[in-house]
Amino acid sequence: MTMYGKLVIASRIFYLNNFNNNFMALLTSNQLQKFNEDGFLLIKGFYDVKKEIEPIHFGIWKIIQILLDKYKIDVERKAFSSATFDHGYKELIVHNRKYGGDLYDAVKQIPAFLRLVSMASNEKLFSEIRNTDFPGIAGAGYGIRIDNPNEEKFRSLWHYEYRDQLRSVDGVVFWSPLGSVKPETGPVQICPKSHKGGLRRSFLRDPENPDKTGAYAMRIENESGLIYQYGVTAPLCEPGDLILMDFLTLHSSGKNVSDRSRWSMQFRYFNFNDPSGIKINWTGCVMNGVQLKDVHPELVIEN
Ligand SMILES: O=C(O)CCC(=O)C(=O)O
Ligand SMILES: [Fe+2]
Repeated sequence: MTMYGKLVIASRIFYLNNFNNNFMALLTSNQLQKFNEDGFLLIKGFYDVKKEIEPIHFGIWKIIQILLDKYKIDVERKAFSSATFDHGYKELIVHNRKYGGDLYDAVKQIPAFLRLVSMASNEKLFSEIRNTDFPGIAGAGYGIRIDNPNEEKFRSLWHYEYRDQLRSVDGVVFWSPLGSVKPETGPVQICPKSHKGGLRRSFLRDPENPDKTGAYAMRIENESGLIYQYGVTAPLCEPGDLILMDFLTLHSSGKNVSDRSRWSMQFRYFNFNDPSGIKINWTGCVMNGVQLKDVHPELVIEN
């Protein structure tokens, strides 16, 4: 074959590869239909555990080592392994629960985590779901939850994401575990099809949970009636899996009754093109110091 012939073939392969990258759908039509119908979708193995999840485990492990050193906590040290990436964390918070809060603030700044949050495949997935060419990432809307066994204070009560994040009504929550999520780990609880009920009102305060504050304290109107109406599902998942939730889908934290903390990543994509977002200048909510009642007074019941 001539040099010219080889060049033509190489450029065709390059074009086809890029064509595939840009135009091959990440979701099957079945998955898309399921998401639209149920308001959530579990995608098995969406992320590459070795390449994309392990570097996050490693970052968390390193920060824990630094804090164990800083506070001179006497715990046997273990070399890094993905399976035991949080070794020493239990001892850290037994020493002082506040150190857990410091770690929580720190881990969301691990570059490998931010790389995962802004992966092109997330953007593409969101574009496919919302049929948009302009996804956004909710600022201050990404983090790594650490749900400790039998701890009630930070558990999220029933909510839909738009209420707490705003940005745009057609947003999607990306939820992905850093450890195996079994029934006893307290999987995220979801009311299938509840997104079809649209925006719902919430009580500002929760007399049943006086220790919860701000958004943690809000309670959806007719919460128990809605749970009964839609039922609850709690998908089990493994590192690398991804759970997508519509911004209108009712969901809450499960109860972790295992002996290990539940580590999970969450971030949110919204649609810059959505008129609902343009109307409110894509403002954030709680995490940006904005009160829901100032943006949507009609969704708040003062009690
Ligand atoms: O993981 C949880 O317990 C709750 C998660 C949640 O509310 C979210 O990711 O938006
Ligand atoms: Fe949520």
